[in-house]
Amino acid sequence: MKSEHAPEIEARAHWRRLAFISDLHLGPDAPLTTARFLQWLQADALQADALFILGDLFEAWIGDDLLDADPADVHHEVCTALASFASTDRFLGVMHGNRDFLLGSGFVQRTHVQLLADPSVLRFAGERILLTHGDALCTADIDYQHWRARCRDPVWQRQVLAQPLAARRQQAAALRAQSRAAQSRMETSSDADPAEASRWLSQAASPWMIHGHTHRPCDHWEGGRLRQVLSDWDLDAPVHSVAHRAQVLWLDQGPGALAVHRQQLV
Ligand SMILES: [Mn+2]
Repeated sequence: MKSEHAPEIEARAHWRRLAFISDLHLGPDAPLTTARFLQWLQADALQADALFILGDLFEAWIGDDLLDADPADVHHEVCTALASFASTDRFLGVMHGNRDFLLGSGFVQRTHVQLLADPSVLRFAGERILLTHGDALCTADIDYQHWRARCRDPVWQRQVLAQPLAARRQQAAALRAQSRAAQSRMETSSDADPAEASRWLSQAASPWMIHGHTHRPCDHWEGGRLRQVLSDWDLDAPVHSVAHRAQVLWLDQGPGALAVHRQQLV
């Protein structure tokens, strides 16, 4: 696809610890997950010199003006916490997911995060690491890719954002209901295509990819290259279910080698 022109993020010289998360799907329907994220962001996340949130931080984002609408809205609380993290002089990068693709300049002004292009190449410790949300890799789901092309179109987005907030709220709720019914539109049920991932890595001259979206956390070694799929977070799922999880991927630059580990927060 378009990874040959992926913008590069150059790690700052002092960076030693990086954290990667995705697919938290925060919002009013996920109070426990949201509370855990806020707690993590104010404590353990401060061990990171840079935090990368690779899409679907929010379950839905109907426009930055939602932050002007209701101060009691949980999205406010999350944005205040992000701003607080960013104010510590740490790098905070946020990539759009398929749920929160409307995060825009109002969100950036409020939080001081850096919006990351999808895909981007992170240059850290001599490595080139390709970062993407992951939905564009799910090429087998043709319907979803059509929807993706449509909703990422700036003209379509302007038309949507021109509608009143209440109308957008209704539309988002309808889309989510439809998604639950069809498991297609907003959420793809198909997996990332390894051949597509391999093409992206070749184009980006990178041996290493980190992505989310599929909710299938795993390290894939494919043709001598590593593709790390992040976990989703869902602490609102029943405690003993498989879905009940929250994970952080850490990269540590030690004296010699680069260490990678997955931390289970529950
Ligand atoms: Mn997603």
